[in-house]
Amino acid sequence: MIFNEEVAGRVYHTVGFYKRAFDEAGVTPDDISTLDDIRRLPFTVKQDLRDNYPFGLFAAPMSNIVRLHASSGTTGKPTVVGYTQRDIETWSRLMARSLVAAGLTKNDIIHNAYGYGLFTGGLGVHYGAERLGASVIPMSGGSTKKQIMILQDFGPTAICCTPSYALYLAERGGDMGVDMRSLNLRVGIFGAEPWSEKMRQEIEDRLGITALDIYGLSEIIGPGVAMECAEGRDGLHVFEDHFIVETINPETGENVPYGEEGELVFTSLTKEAFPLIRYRTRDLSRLMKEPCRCGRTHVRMERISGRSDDMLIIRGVNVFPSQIESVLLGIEGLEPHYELIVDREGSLDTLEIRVEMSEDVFSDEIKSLQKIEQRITKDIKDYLGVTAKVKLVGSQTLKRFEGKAQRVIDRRKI
Ligand code: DLL
Repeated sequence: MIFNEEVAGRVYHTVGFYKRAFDEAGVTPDDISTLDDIRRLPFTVKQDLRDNYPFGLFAAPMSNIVRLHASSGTTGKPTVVGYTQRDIETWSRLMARSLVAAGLTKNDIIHNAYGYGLFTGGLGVHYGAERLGASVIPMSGGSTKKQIMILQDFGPTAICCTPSYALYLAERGGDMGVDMRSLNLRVGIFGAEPWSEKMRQEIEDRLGITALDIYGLSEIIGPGVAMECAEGRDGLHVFEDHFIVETINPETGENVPYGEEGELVFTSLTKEAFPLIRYRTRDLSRLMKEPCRCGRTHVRMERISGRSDDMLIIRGVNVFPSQIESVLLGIEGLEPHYELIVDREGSLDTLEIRVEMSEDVFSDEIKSLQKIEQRITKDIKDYLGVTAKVKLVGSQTLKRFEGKAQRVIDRRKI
């Protein structure tokens, strides 16, 4: 791979956005001759994707795009990504590689409860599982009772879903009188939202499995950017043959050394349809150079410790407070003062939205207030895909801030 020609040169000559960004930064693809030179290239951020919505950053003609996926943007519109046939092939191989790192083979049966659709989790894992030659059960999310029946009857040896859904399945199974530890499951591959060692312990105890962490984001390819191995269970191997990873100080943009916490930044090396240069993920982690027990030599990243922006992940759905705000502002009678309270009941995330109403509307009868609450709940579900409990409050009742408003109260103890 010749980086300056095949990666930097390609985006420079095919995507107007990159030409402008490189020119502004005073750098040309020919200036990049060592790995360190990459630091001279400008960052790409989520707003750039939004400004070029939907297909403006694609580096391949639509006739070569075979798949589109999307995830939350910072306001109304989602972030759209595209794949050529070769990209799908690359992604499938990376996902198959991730499954192998979890100790799976063609003899395994994989219960895939990541959502199928615009979200990359379902189809990403699915193609990887098929590529491995395993038997995949395309469950998708929801229908928990049915999931438990299939887990009992089909005897899958591995399960892929969000860690909170794994706990929910364990709870519901228990309620149904199913001994969830005696299922055939051996391994779980969990990601798409933050989790902790404590959650790992709980999932492993309740399901009697080995629980492993998988990381990825739609912009970079989907799941399969980094994967924890069954032998090491100490950080996730970043697949550096396809993605260059850096960590930066989110305030200054300066690179931070290995071992220090910073924001993950990725540059894709092999993607055709949607290559990204120095994409700022907003995910915080630490890179570890030391070799892993398993013998893999790729750099490892610690499990994600947080975000450098205000994105929330609620039941696996990425939500920005600004998106909720734009839904609220679209409804007459609401004031731009609101509070979002995120909590966890059992293993399920809950979202409560408290929003102020103008005086005249608030004095209306209860029935019409309930109608407005229902309308907000419906709009939030329709636009953002999350279920919220809405509570209207009187004008001037929520806390005011002199500086930056703190609208999110996250009570989850993950
Ligand atoms: O969540 C892709 C994925 C699917 C990863 C299935 C793993 C398994 P997006 O919807 O674009 O893509 O959301 C990406 O989710 O920037 C992180 O903030 C968060 N995230 C993903 N994996 C993890 C993880 C998919 N293992 C965003 N731990 C990312 C913590 C994660 N956060």
